[in-house]
Amino acid sequence: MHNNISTLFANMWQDYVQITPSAKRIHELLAGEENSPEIVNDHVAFRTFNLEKTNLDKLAAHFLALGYEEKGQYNFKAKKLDAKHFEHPDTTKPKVFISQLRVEELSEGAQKIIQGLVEQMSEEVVTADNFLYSGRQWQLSSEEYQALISESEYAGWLAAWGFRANHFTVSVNHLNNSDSLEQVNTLLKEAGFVLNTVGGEIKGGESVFLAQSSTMADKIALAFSDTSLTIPSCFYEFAQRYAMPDGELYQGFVEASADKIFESTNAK
Ligand code: OOG
Ligand code: NI
Repeated sequence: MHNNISTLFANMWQDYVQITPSAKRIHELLAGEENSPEIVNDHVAFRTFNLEKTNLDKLAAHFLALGYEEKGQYNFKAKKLDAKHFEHPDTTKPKVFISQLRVEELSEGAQKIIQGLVEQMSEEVVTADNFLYSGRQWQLSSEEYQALISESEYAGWLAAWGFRANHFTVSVNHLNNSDSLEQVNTLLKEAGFVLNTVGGEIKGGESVFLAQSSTMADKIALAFSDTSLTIPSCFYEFAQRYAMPDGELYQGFVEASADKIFESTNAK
């Protein structure tokens, strides 16, 4: 497994911007505004199926091996997901949010498709150094993709894109020149980027110690076994954290906000 956090994140970032060109442009825009190339990441996020071979623990193992520790747990009943977040003792390292789809809660048909995909994976892939930026590990037809999407946007996205960061997150607290999330959103909209407006442009706020916004995922042509489709890839998130009564910045996530952030990759 990886022995260097910086290298891992650099590799994940390269994989991510390759299918998320708007994230690269936004990163440059913000770095320019800040007059510095240093944009601090609040967190990155991963998605997986809760099957034995691919479950959340399998992804988490890569981070635990690098010194990350499990912190919060989350449940998204309607989306059939559960999630955990991880932090590193070195708080300059990005947090990690990993969710997994409870496959057994989907229809028989969708379960069959997903099992068929995961069966195509070798066990070794999951423990390999590059697993967290290895992408799709199976053949997938456009018909299977559409069938999954119609039942679970999450399942369809994961079947299409596989194992990789689905978003990076700019820490607005660490921006010097734009000190509020509203200002960042205004800058992005003026530059023509499209924000996720599900439940409002800003999810959460000072009352829950975390305010978040995100772009809608880029639309990218992706090859399926039968044809190519232009579908949502990854998105970019912006997070502003607030101090709790004890004076410490809140480090967790907020279920009601996360529920809306997931929808940044919706195809419909
Ligand atoms: C994760 C959505 C939740 C957050 O910051 O609340 C999230 C995902 O889209 O996979 O990232
Ligand atoms: Ni996020």
